[in-house]
Amino acid sequence: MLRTSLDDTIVAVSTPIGEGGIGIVRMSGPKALEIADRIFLSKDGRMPSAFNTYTVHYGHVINRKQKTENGERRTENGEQKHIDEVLLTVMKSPKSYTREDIVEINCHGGPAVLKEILGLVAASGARIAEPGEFTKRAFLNGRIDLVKAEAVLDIIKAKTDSSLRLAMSQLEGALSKEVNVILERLSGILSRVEAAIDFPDEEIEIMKEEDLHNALKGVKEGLERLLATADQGIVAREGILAIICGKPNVGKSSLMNLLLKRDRVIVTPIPGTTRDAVEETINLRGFPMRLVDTAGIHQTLDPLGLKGIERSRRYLQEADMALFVLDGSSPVDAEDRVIAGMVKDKKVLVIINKADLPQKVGERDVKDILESEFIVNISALRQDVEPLEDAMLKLAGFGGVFQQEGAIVSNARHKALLEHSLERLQGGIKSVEDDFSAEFIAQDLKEAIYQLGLIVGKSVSCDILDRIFSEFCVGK
Ligand SMILES: Nc1nc2c(ncn2[C@@H]2O[C@H](COP(=O)(O)OP(=O)(O)OP(=O)(O)O)[C@@H](O)[C@H]2O)c(=O)[nH]1
Ligand SMILES: [Mg+2]
Repeated sequence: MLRTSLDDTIVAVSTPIGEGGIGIVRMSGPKALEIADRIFLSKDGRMPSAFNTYTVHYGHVINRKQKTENGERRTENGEQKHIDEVLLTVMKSPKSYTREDIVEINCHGGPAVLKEILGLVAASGARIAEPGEFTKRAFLNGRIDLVKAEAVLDIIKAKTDSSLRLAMSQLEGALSKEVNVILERLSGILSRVEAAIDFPDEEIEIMKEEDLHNALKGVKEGLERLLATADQGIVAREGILAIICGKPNVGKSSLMNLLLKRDRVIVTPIPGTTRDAVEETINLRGFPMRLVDTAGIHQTLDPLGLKGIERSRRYLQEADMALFVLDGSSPVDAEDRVIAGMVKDKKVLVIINKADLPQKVGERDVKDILESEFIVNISALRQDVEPLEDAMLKLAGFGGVFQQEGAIVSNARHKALLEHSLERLQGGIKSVEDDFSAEFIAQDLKEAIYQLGLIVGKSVSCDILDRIFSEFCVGK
């Protein structure tokens, strides 16, 4: 059973906190119109409950009650206090975002006025909404599935074209559709397997073993196709963590500033300038990337330096990829070799920097210390940002997944569920191959179906819902 009650009416400020031209207070639930009747005085004197759906009305938010020493009392006629001049929109159930009655009040966007209207609506019988509760209601009332609800959050959070594009395709239902197709196919197969359990004496075989095997393999391919998009999809949604590492003075901070297109970190000719890791998010031609400049890694006894180097190491462990910087104007040395050893298990782009100076480092020198097919020669001083970005995009493998048709998995929750489902399906296929009884096969298929269902929100638990919606902002 879902804990969330849909009987009450919720209210929240849907616009960001702070000063703005317009602020929006939004209500949803069975009492939304009744509350609006109480607090809104329209220019033409009509009540919001009498308004047609999808109409906007000019008027004032008013407080008909007045605080006195003995609590509140209704004000005399004509004594109403105007709180703000507003536009009020009515969207009646079931054709609304939540499928409930919704009233939106567009007022002036100052914190005091928003707070006062919010307080007035709450005092008139609404409950302050939890983060994401409007979207949660849209899901619980069956207007959107869980993938689409999550996509709403992704659209709000999207910082680059690629993450927005992905979220929109999710909201439009590309992934839901494919998951539902697989679910239907699996359910169809399961019902035939169960028929074999229910009617074991049937003369005709309900489904030939070979057909069953082929059908399950077909489903398996569908799951694998979806899963193949996940790594790049997740990176495109969440951003990749790239760390700039190398020995002191090779130009790491210069590269960070070059990629950020502003002077964010200090650059000096003194080795050991950067003492702490600095993280920023960049928009790499539409793809989000978390970029970290780190302290140069070298041997030192200086406690501050040691702390910085320790932090570089930690970031390095976490990173999805390393941008390993060498100074092209001086030969590769033991310090470079040590760092090469630290990044060897990662995706690495070797950046031979300072290409404007006479070069002492060739590709062969790089190959001697590290196996990586990704090497680029640039000069941060000359601002060679294009070849650098090209190389980084190539290393990240961005782009490919967006050229293919169909759904893309971009959420770690979906990926994990697809993997669980695939695992159980493989169990089912094995049971068919090993001639196990239909009961065994059915059990695996049921579990595979259950896991897939969780993606779109079938039989999902309160805890999971709470976790997903708690990431939303209030008022959405
Ligand atoms: N000639 C030349 N000098 C560069 C280039 N990139 C950086 N430098 C210079 O190299 C010096 C060190 O640059 P930084 O970006 O501070 O190097 P870093 O790797 O961050 O150094 P630490 O923070 O000390 O580890 C500065 O004097 C830069 O101006 C380049 O492409 N060509
Ligand atoms: Mg630096």
